[in-house]
Formats: sequence, structure tokens, C-alpha cells
Amino acid sequence: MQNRKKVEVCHTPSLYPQYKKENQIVVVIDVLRATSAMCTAFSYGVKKIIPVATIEEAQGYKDEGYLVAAERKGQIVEGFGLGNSPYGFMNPEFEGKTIVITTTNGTRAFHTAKDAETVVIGSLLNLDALSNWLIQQDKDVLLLASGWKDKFCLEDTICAGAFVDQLIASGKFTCDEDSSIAAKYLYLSAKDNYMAFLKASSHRRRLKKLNLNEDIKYCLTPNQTDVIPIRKANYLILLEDYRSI
Ligand code: 3SL
Repeated sequence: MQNRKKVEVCHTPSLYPQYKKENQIVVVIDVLRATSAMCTAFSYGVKKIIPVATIEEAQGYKDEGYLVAAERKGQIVEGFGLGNSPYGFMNPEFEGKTIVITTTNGTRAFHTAKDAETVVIGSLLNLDALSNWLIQQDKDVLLLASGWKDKFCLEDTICAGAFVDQLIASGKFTCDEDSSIAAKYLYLSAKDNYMAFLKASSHRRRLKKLNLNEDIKYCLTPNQTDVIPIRKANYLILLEDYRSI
């Protein structure tokens, strides 16, 4: 039998040192809402995204004339016109543009994996496209959940579990860590109605209080795009652009 690759789930950025391995593909996941917003931006024609960790860095880019999105506590940071809502990125004027973004957890997780050889962006929105690509790579995969301020969160775990499910079903992957097995079972329990399953989840409640229910519904609707954002240096581009460089 062919040597199967490992798929693992890391539930928060601070656990990453215990999961990282050489030659592994890291999938950064922040379903609500950073990685969903990034996938949406690319699917609406954005050319490049520069994730930055701090508001100060974001401000520096803004001062240089960049288009900058900044979110903290689920809201647009004062002084920035754009936050983390996927709907904010459905803008034809952004086609071909570079966007700088900072968010509470998603951009932090992206930087946590800075030493990984390959980093891609995952969400429910690009679930099938990214799963199919991962299955073809013949490399171990680590699904890195952004969580909320380093705490476990349900929506990222469920999304990670959906990737685990597809990779295992391909017959090319195995998972023997409890973190991946738990993610897969949570996904199987949630998949028929993500909204209902996540009703009591902390971030869904947080966003609902901010009247962001439409964002939640959108982010929890799988397979709305085929984009695969991939890291090059310190920024993200589309996989197809990466291949043609
Ligand atoms: O934490 C993040 O990166 C954000 O996605 C959080 S929020 O959905 O904008 O509140």
C-alpha cells in the first residue's frame, strides 16, 4: 500500500510549535471571518493580499496609499474604511488591486506559520477546490485553526474537520491525532446544518450582536469559490498566479 500522508489539526495558534513539521502544507482557517473574507476578495478579482499583525503596520501601509482593511472586536477600526466582512470585498473597484488586512485572529495565525514551507488559505467557501489540490500534493497537511484569542473555536474546528474528512476519503491520508479525529466528528455532527449547530457558539453570538448574521450565513455556505490563496514571501496571491511566476 502507498505511503499515506498525515493530516492533522492544530486548534489554536499557540499550539502550532507542537504540530509543525518540515515539508508540511499549512492551511490557515478563520471561518468567521478573516479567511472567508480573503477567499471572497480573491474571487472578486483582488490580485494580492498583505496580511499584517498590527494596526500600526496597517496604518503605515495606509499612509503609503494602500487600500487597507482593519478589524478588531468584529468591527471596522476607526479611520479605516474597510473591515473584515466578506461583503466589503465584493467590490468591482478592487479588481487587480492589492489589499492590506489586519484582523484579530486570522492574520495572527497567518504569521504564526511564517516558517512553514507552504501556507494556503482555507475556509468553507473554497472547501472542495482546496481539498482536491491538497490531495494531489503528496505532502503532510496541517490545518491551523485561528481560534479566538488563542482559545478553541467551533467554526474553525468544523471547517478543519471537513478538510480532514475529504482528505481521508481520498485514501491518500491518514490521521491518528485526537485533535483531527475530534474535528472530523464535530464536522460530521454539524454538516447538515452549520447555522443550527453553531447557534450557541461564542463567535456566532458575538457577530450576531453586531448585526452580522448575513456574514455568518455567507461564511457557513460551502463551495462558493474555487480560489486557492497561497503565500509568497509575506503576502498572498492566487495559486494560478504563483504557478506562472
Ligand atoms: O479574528 C479574526 O481574524 C476575525 O475574523 C474576527 S471577526 O469575524 O472579524 O470578528
